[in-house]
Amino acid sequence: MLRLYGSAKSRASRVLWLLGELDIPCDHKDWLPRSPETRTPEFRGLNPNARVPVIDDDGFILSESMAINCYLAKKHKSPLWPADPRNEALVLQWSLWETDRLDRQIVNYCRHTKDLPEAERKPEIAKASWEEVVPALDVLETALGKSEWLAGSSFSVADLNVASALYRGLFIDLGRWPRAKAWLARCWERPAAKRVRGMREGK
Ligand SMILES: N[C@@H](CCC(=O)N[C@@H](CS)C(=O)NCC(=O)O)C(=O)O
Repeated sequence: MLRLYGSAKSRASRVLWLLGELDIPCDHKDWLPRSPETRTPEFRGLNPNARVPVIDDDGFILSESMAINCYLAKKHKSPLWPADPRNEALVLQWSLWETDRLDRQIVNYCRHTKDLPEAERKPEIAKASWEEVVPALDVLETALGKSEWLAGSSFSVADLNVASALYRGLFIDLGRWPRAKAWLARCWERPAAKRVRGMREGK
């Protein structure tokens, strides 16, 4: 059985969402980032970066959430993985774009405005992060003005990867980006997304 390392409160939530869409069972090691379990030589053997998520698919070890989702969707011939090579390339484009332009930026913005205890928040980090989040959301807004979904005419791994990474966007004011806000809500309305949100929020 596929094994997934990583808590629903981490970037492993993206993989849990995809596994839910594909209806694939997994042996879930619900380990938090930086937990003692991720600091063992055994875990470092799986991922020398000591980060989650990691999968073990019958001995095939893979880290990096975006790569894991692309691999699993393609391997299982999911309709969420586009058949058209151009749309497939768009899945990669948006996944890489998110990792580069939005992933840590939105996390850092939320950590330093509300998630961390007040004494640990650094306004300069929040400000610098927000200054990167804004143009990234502008890019997303423009793209969603041209097409309802990011890679082709229906929800795909591109939408899943970007929307799952934008989980924190559900709790911030996205009024300046109405299309992105509506798209994010559409993505998170999916049953697999709701289940992951429940796991993440302990419901
Ligand atoms: N680019 C990686 C990032 C993985 C990552 O940073 N994971 C965090 C949890 S969300 C982690 O394990 N952090 C542990 C640490 O910072 O040592 C991915 O998308 O999988």
